[in-house]
Amino acid sequence: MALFDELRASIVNGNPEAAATLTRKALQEGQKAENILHEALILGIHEVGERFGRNEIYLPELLVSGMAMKEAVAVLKPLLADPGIKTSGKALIATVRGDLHDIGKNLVGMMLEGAGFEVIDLGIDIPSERIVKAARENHAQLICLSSLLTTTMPAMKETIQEMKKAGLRQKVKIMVGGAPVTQRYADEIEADGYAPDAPSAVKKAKEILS
Ligand code: B1M
Repeated sequence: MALFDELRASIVNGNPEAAATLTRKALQEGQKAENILHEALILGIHEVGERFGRNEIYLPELLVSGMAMKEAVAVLKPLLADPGIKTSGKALIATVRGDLHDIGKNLVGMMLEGAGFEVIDLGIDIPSERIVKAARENHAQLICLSSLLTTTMPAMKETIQEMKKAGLRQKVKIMVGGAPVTQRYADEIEADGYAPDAPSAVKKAKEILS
């Protein structure tokens, strides 16, 4: 089996150890971090999502595949985030209240760091009040909200409303993203930006802060 197929299978079969080992092997063979991410890991986790959606696998399998993905992404992290680049702004990033998905958020955070942003990662399942408080305390220029569930998307709107109530909305830009989120939804909730994936999140962040 070709290395990328093996790597994809390690995600699909939920094998964190193999996922990390094969990611290191791909790097040693000279593969670029971006290619490993997009042509093996993300393809694998998407296959997992499709199988879960068809009830072919269940929550425990979803969980171990998520763990495998995280182990592999951790190996790539130093290559996706270059600490030598000058800061282009301070960004807070969080997965919204009720939502535990963080693989995509972490990728967005890493790539923002790689592009020179100072990133403060608040974590998962973060209530809007905590986001507002952190934005105020850290003088953030950008808030990045991630949601992977249709049921947690309204927490993005809630956060924007809380920012308005706190009188901070004009001072801080807000970008939203995550698999179920669309440009239309971002417009509807009056976010400043939306991006469908991590590389375009970096582009959008620079655009809305310029
Ligand atoms: Co969950 N899950 N999950 N899950 N899970 C999905 C999202 C789902 C689509 C699977 C399915 O049914 N096919 C489905 C959601 C359905 C819906 O609402 N429409 C689902 C469900 C139902 C659930 C549970 C409810 C299952 C249950 O308990 N019965 C439960 C909810 C828990 C909760 O959050 N309260 C649950 C739990 C889990 C795990 C914890 C087991 C695990 C997460 C582990 C982790 O994150 N640490 C998990 C996983 C792994 C998935 C799938 C398979 C993979 C998610 C992922 O990591 N994708 C997912 C199916 C899928 O996405 N195809 C699924 C890879 C990642 C790189 O992509 O996160 O989309 P993504 O991020 C992208 C872009 O979206 C974008 O850039 C990223 C990189 O390019 N992006 C942004 C993300 N945030 C952004 C922010 C931005 C800009 C771009 O600006 C700020």
